[in-house]
Amino acid sequence: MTVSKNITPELQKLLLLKMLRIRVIEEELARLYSEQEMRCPVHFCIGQEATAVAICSALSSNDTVMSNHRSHGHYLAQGGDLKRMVAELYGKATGCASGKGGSMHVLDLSASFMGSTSIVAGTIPVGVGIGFYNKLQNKKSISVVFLGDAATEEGLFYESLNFAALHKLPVLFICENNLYSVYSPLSVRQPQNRKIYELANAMGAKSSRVDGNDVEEVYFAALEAVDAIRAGHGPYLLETMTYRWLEHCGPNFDNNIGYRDEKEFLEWKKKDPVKKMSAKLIENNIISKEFMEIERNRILEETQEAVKFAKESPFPDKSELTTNVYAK
Ligand SMILES: Cc1ncc(C[n+]2csc(CCOP(=O)(O)OP(=O)(O)O)c2C)c(N)n1
Ligand SMILES: [Mg+2]
Repeated sequence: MTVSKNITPELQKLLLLKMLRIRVIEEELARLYSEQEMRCPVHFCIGQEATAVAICSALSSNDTVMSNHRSHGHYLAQGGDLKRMVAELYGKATGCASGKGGSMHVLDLSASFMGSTSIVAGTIPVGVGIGFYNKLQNKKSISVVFLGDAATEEGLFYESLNFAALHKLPVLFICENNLYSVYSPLSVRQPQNRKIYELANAMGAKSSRVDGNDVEEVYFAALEAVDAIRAGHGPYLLETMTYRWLEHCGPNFDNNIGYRDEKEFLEWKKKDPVKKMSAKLIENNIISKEFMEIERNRILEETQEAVKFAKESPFPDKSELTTNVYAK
């Protein structure tokens, strides 16, 4: 079925605001990172906000999301609690993983955000497991799993996709292809001309590829995918082409170290998903330039409140050291 590509100005504005919120929150966290009070590694998604926002906006409230090490955008787009996320980054007891997980282990079950892990491809089988549960229970819910391009080089990806295709599970795989795994471009990791999304076809799943920096394009593609999955066609893999702006891990820019060149970075910066959408909405008189500034300041205040909450929260008590952990 082809979904309608009509979109209301209200929804366009909402998509923009959700992207702007992730951008401003992450920019502020990146600024504060050098204070060294956040003691966990942090993988920022600045430049990649459109995919998270578009996908989560196309879901129903009972659909679930699993994420990876680059988790903040997915968590926030799915409605995860900001204060608890920031407190987690600061290692505090009020954090969403009680201060024991850090940036790569955020979760908010009340928002159907089931978790994230640092192990590349590690959450893929978990998401498939949720899909299997949904199918066995005759639930209509879809299990969404966000993964990076490097996760498609892991055995877990193939085993999980195979199992999901075999059982026609309601799982939506989102591969955010930002062209790199840490410092390694796709050209040294996968055969030339391979299209990642086509791998899924070979495994018996539907798939497609879109411009991951165009929030509306990703949104419409997500609606199609969700429609196909709910109609019982089994899993779907959507590949979204995008680019991370900052270093792989941390708050700095690292184009100077030689694994990618400034020219490529600047080309992608021109495709800034937030700028692209705001320019379109300003041109169509849906928002004003002032609107962006007002919203930016509002989100900054919200972030600063969350940081204050995190800083004022206590660290977990020593007696908590061995609770909720695997190894004792
Ligand atoms: C199983 C495993 N292998 C290697 C690593 C080290 N590692 C952490 S992130 C990363 C790159 C992941 O790249 P991708 O999946 O494309 O996501 P991106 O960082 O580009 O968003 C690697 C190799 C890991 N955490 N887990
Ligand atoms: Mg990548």
